[in-house]
Amino acid sequence: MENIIRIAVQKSGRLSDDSLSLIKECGIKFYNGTGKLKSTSTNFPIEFLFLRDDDIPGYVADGVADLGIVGENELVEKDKEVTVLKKLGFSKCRLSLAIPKGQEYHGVSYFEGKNIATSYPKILGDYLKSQNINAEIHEISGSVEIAPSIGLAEGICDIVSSGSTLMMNGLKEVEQIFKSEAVLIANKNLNKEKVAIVDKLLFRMNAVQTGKSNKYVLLNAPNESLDKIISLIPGMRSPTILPLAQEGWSSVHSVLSEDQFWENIEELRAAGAEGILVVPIEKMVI
Ligand code: PRT
Ligand code: ZN
Repeated sequence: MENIIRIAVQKSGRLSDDSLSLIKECGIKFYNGTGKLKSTSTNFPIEFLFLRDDDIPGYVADGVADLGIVGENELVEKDKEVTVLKKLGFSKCRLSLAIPKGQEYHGVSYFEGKNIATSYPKILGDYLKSQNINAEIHEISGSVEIAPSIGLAEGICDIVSSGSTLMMNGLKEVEQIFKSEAVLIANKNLNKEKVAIVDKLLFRMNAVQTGKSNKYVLLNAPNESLDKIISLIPGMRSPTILPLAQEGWSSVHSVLSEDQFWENIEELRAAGAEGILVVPIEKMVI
């Protein structure tokens, strides 16, 4: 089919909810019944394949799917030829080396000649090579964190997010070797009809992401401090200024990043701003 694209998303796991929410926030409707492996949108030319995340890079590289949403850790580990279109900002984690808590650690040479258990042999192998360390990589597919306590390995290399899994297993994180977040990937040979649909989707995703990182700010200010306030919250083109019913006061509306807001809040208040409201933005097209 020429005029529809296929996107591979994780069926169930840490990527699923955020992947599907992002697509929904782009105004794309679809039915995601439990156990379904495929679904087609009712209002956008896109079809969904629900897969294990391990299979997504391969399916996209082979062209079974045109797009995919997957963690960078899985993408780099699988080493498939695809294009990364966009970092998506969710499922952030790191791949780290960890060792039993009681061990002394003075640097990566600790691992010379040791056994390391991991589900990421490629990323770990590349890292050890870059550090000139010779270690034995023991590939296992799950529950990597128990490997040291059962005598399978002296260290591990695994995904860490809060660090509590390591802690619960008596391990400490000693090196962060890779940082990861979810990314949107694409097949390298999309035809131009598909590229046009992908561009439409990207446009919507960008609007959603830009909206999330910005806030709509409304405040009241005495007219004599308007110049100062406008310089603090310049907005997209310039702020909207509306007179209040009370003489000598105005309402100022602007858009700015949340960070920028917090940086300027004291100065805004010092300039006389009051009744400050900060409102989320659903979508933003610049
Ligand atoms: O079934 P399927 O193969 O599709 O899923 P999966 O079990 O292989 O992967 P899943 O759903 O667990 O994770 C999908 C992706 O989410 C990963 O490839 C990462 O890109 C990302 N991600 C983000 C994580 C974590 N955070 C995470 N904390 N993946 C795994 N973990 C695990 C980690 O393996 C360890 O066991 O959580 C534990 C550590 O978490 P903390 O918070 O205790 O440090
Ligand atoms: Zn997986």
